[in-house]
Amino acid sequence: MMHQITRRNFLKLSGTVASAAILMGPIGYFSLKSTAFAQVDDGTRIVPVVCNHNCGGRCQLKAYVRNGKITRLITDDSPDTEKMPQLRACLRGRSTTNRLTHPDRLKYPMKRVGKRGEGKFQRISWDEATSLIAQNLKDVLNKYGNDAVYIQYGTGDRGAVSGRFSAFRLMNLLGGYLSYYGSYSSACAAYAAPFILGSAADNNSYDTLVHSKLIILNGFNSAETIFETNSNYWLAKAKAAGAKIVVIDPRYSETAATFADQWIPLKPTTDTALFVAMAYVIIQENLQDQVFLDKYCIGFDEAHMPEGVPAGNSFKSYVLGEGDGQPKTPEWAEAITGIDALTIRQLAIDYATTKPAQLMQGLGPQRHAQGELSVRMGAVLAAMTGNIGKLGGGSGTGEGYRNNSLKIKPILPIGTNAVKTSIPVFLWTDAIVRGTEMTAADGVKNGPLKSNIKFIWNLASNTLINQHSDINKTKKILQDENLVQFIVASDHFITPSLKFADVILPSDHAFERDDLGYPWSGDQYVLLGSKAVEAPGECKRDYWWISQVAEKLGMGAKFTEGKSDVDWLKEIVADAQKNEPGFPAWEELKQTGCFKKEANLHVAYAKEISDRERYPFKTPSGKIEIFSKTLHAMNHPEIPGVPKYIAAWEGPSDPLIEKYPLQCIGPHIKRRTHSIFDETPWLEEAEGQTMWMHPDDAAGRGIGDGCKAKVFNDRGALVIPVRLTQRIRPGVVAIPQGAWYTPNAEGVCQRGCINILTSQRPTPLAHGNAQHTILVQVAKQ
Ligand SMILES: Nc1nc2c(c(=O)[nH]1)N[C@H]1C(S)=C(S)[C@@H](COP(=O)(O)OP(=O)(O)OC[C@H]3O[C@@H](n4cnc5c(=O)[nH]c(N)nc54)[C@H](O)[C@@H]3O)O[C@H]1N2
Ligand SMILES: Nc1nc2c(c(=O)[nH]1)N[C@H]1C(S)=C(S)[C@@H](COP(=O)(O)OP(=O)(O)OC[C@H]3O[C@@H](n4cnc5c(=O)[nH]c(N)nc54)[C@H](O)[C@@H]3O)O[C@H]1N2
Ligand code: SF4
Ligand SMILES: [Mo]
Repeated sequence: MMHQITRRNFLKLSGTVASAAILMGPIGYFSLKSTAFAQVDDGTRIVPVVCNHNCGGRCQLKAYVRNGKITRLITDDSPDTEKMPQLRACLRGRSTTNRLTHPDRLKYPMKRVGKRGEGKFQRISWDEATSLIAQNLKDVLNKYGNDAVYIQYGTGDRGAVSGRFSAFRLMNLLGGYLSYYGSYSSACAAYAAPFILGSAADNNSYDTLVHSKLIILNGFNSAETIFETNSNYWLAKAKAAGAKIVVIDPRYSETAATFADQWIPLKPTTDTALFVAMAYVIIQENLQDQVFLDKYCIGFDEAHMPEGVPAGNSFKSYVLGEGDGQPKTPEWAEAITGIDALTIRQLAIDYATTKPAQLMQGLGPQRHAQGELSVRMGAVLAAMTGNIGKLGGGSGTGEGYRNNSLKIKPILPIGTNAVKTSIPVFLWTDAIVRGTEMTAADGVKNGPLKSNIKFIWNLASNTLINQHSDINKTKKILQDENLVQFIVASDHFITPSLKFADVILPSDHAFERDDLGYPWSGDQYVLLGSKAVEAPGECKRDYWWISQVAEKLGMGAKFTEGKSDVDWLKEIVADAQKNEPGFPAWEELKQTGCFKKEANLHVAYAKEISDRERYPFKTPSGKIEIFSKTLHAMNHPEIPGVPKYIAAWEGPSDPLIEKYPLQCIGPHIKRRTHSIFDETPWLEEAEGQTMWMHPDDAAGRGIGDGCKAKVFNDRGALVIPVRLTQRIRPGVVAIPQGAWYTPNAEGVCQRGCINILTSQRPTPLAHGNAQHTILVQVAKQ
């Protein structure tokens, strides 16, 4: 069934809403049911807006607007049904007014006047700003070619006509740009999963959880990280339906606290060892689903290996220690993971005997030194237990997906990039320093680069400094004006990244413009937010000033095709109307702010399992490749043919632990979306920036609860208040990622930005960001 939202008139309704509380169309609804406020005819308009940051969710908010100001924000108040749960906003979305009216909003274009990174700027006109950008872009293109232009990763604006999409479009008109592949989110999962399952880390949708008897959440913390607006709704339903929930996480996360029957606090980076030992128990107890393995997989045992691979390379041989003499027993894993053998044994037996069972992994475990292996190993366990392609089961890889997206072209058309070379997203700092020397061994695709990076667009991104690793190293690279010639950045604030730009531009906020919003998971709805209030000062949407730059480069007409940002949005909606049955017209969608379609349960790889002849896995063999010949052929010690536990550099067994005895992870927390909302007073009140530390670790250091501590390693240092808690395993500390880098004169970050401590060493296969893998020392400040 499909629900269509029918046209209603907001303004007329606002005075009479009590009687028209819920307006039901024949096959659709639209609701203004809440609120005493709407009943007061004081000129208040209720405007649907869209929260468009990168948290995985995409929630509906409605702004009460009076005299040009937002007086109140409410969230989705349409009927809440299992078929279509409300899209309710979290604390961040609901506090957005703090952000909109913040005194530090960047309101005017500015150019750098001091040295790069000093943070000294002077106000300029939009005309001067766009001329400077156009001149420098032209100069770099002439001198170095299109490979020299890089559009930085950045996720602040997930709207349909974002600055980054606009920059892609312009650069494609100008002959292309150096692109990247992968993301800071799921570099390892996205890269590694296709080798075993033939596609990116697909898993069953969250609404299937109610069919699971056992749910193992590995490094998955949706209570804070959301992933899909209603992930927690479905976890709660699953728990109510009787599922046992196990959370594996070095921290007793909000998800563990809310849902878990059992918490398994392993040492960071050791998931693969835990999983391998579970495989050992399953094999020992003969609990594996041998029929599933024989039918759908290669590489599990010696009888099912691809042609031409020497004996002894199967997964089972590895687990039983036939080659290396080390059976991967729970006792072996206990020494590595810090989890006692009995717990590992019991978890293995539970997983193998409770059917169906979902092993769902967050992205935390793969943002680690050997992050590719935990993803591959999760899939092996799911195959061994026959849970892949089953309702209530799961693929063992990533978080939940939906994959039944609406038939909508969701973004501004960006054209085609004539430059085919791309770099791993994490290696852009390398591409500044030694781009032309980078090879396939660095993960460069269709290389070599013809130039190092000379021009950077940093739009809706704090990755230039704050969100990338090893800030002190990045800083030196950016400060050297002989390397990058020009950096343009746009944002709401002069963030740590903007301080390193040459021209900074004030962006309007999603609530200050019309915008379309889509959720991460390919879910079944679209939000149309409308401009609720005017943007302050001279704030503009990135599309507007990029069209001015296009104009100055003689590409104005080609870039805009005569269309404004809103014209493009209208075109997307008109197109959706053609392709998606029941999709409302622009004016109609403006009123309701939302088009929802009932979702189907998504079971990842269901087709491959139900009809393997017709739908083989998209791997070279057409099967689940527990052994990958492709990976084996790379002949790389850290890229084994079957997933194996390989100790992480800066992990618990790295000799460096003598000097830096604590593992430090950087979780994503509820009070921020990355660095966004760090400035928001209400959210600072809800949750300050603190480091979690176990009392045992604090004791020897003389650190009490609330004390300030210095955290450091060879790369840098920060100061942060300590929260003593039993909710983290001893030997591990957690510093929430995303705090704004705020150095003192000695370069010590006073706010607690973890990326002053992280490393730029990439993971072996995906060349991804191992930002949770660091060793540190902590001292009382
Ligand atoms: N509130 C909020 N929500 C967000 C975001 C945000 O910044 N704030 N960011 C969004 C984005 S872009 C992304 S990519 C996702 C990120 O989602 P994730 O990457 O899943 O989030 P993390 O907090 O990095 O990691 C999840 C959990 O893994 C645990 N963990 C760390 N290391 C290990 C390990 O070695 N093994 C195991 N088993 N667990 C480990 C952490 O303690 C944490 O509780 O979240 C999205 N949602
Ligand atoms: N140590 C460590 N580092 C990490 C991670 C980690 O787990 N640990 N996680 C990584 C992950 S998963 C990700 S996705 C990245 C995120 O990296 P980023 O996407 O760079 O991080 P954000 O903090 O979301 O920055 C987005 C910026 O966009 C701005 N913005 C918001 N809306 C708009 C708009 O409409 N227009 C413009 N022009 N600007 C806007 C915001 O103010 C903000 O400064 O960080 C990565 N960094
Ligand atoms: S930050 Fe994410 S979860 Fe929170 S309201 Fe916005 S879209 Fe929803
Ligand atoms: Mo991310």
